[in-house]
Amino acid sequence: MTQSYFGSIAPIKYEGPQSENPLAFRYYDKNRMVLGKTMEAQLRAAVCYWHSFAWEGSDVFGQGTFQRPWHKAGDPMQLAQEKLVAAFEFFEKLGAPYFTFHDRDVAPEGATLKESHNNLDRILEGMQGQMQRTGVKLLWGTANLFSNRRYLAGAATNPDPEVFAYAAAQVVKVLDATHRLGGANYVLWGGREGYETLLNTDMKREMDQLGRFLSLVVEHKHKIGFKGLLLIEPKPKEPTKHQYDFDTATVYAFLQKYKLENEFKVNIEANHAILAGHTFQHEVAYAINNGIFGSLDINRGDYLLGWDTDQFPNDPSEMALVLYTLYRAGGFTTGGMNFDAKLRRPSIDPEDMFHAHIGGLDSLARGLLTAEKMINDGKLEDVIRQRYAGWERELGQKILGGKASLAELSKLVLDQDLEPRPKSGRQEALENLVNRYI
Ligand code: XUL
Ligand code: CO
Repeated sequence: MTQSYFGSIAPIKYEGPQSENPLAFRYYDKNRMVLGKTMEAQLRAAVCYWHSFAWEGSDVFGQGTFQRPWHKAGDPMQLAQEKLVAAFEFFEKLGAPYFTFHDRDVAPEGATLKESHNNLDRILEGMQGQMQRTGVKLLWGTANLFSNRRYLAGAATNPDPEVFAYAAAQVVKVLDATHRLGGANYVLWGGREGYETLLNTDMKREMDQLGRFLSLVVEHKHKIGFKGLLLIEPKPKEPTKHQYDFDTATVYAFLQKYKLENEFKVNIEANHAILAGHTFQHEVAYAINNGIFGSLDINRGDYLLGWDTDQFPNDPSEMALVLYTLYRAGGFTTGGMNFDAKLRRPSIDPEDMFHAHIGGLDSLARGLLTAEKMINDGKLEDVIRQRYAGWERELGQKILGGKASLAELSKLVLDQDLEPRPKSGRQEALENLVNRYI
């Protein structure tokens, strides 16, 4: 058993923007105060288990390229233990305060569900010890309801109720485990809750099944006293052609229909927003404005590719706009920034995992510092306030207060020969202003 997989790498430290050391933070200074909290407490960064430790570097055309010791042939439980030790060594050396996992990332699936549960329990015991030893906390847990063949036609939305029941059993187990480990949230990403063709799909029935499933999850959460947020992670497609949790707006409508809007919030992923034809900022703004913002999966897509590339973020100016929207609204409660991002397949050295996360954290840190300037300066806020100022005056208040009918408004315009005067939106000037903060 490898005791130290990242042995040659020293813990990553903040060295400042002038540092030439590629294995140091240049902006992520965890103790620096930003907008009233430390950077660490504002960003609440998490490393994900699946891309960084479970995934072997395979793609649809080729086998795994990483060949970590725990990817080699051997006793699956022994390998899972080895992976656990390496994962916590990484979290600790990087200085990540949180991590995230699916049940099947951390422990192998057994021949029966009982065996799978048993495997998971054994690994979670070790995980609890590692969490105590390192102080690294669980941002969220989740059940993998999409990899196994049984889920080929979805989990809750499967035409077969036995699959629904099996998925329920997995969620009970992982929600209980998340609670036991002191997890801050629980995530449901509808991996295959969608369809390939309407020729074989009863959409209405499937949506009702999903509504029922989520209600059962809420019931269980309250029964066990889990205080964290339940989060739905929208994604428009992939692996299915159409996914029911398409984007934040679709999820919000769904939640309202099934009277679940006070029980769930969203975990928004950057690349999923792009796939849905939105900006990341749009999705975050939509969630905040409708009171369902929860957490973020941080990564980036590729504007030329139509699939989920899950790259590490490294554009501080792109981050700045999202973080401005988020921190202007007060930032996270129990959510955080989960690096749902993976290395490119040719980046095979253990050191590459550090470069990827260092770059990601530094871009978040720079984005946060920029957002702080934008917020404290207040100029952008003023622009919006002034642009809508008319709505605070008599006419605006009358309309919004329901004190003017259509006919009354018509009379007002006709009587006063009212002709509105268009004003410039000043987009270019505002874009230039943003660049000054960056
Ligand atoms: C898939 C994805 C998932 C969820 C957790 O695109 O983002 O990894 O974050 O199931
Ligand atoms: Co994700």
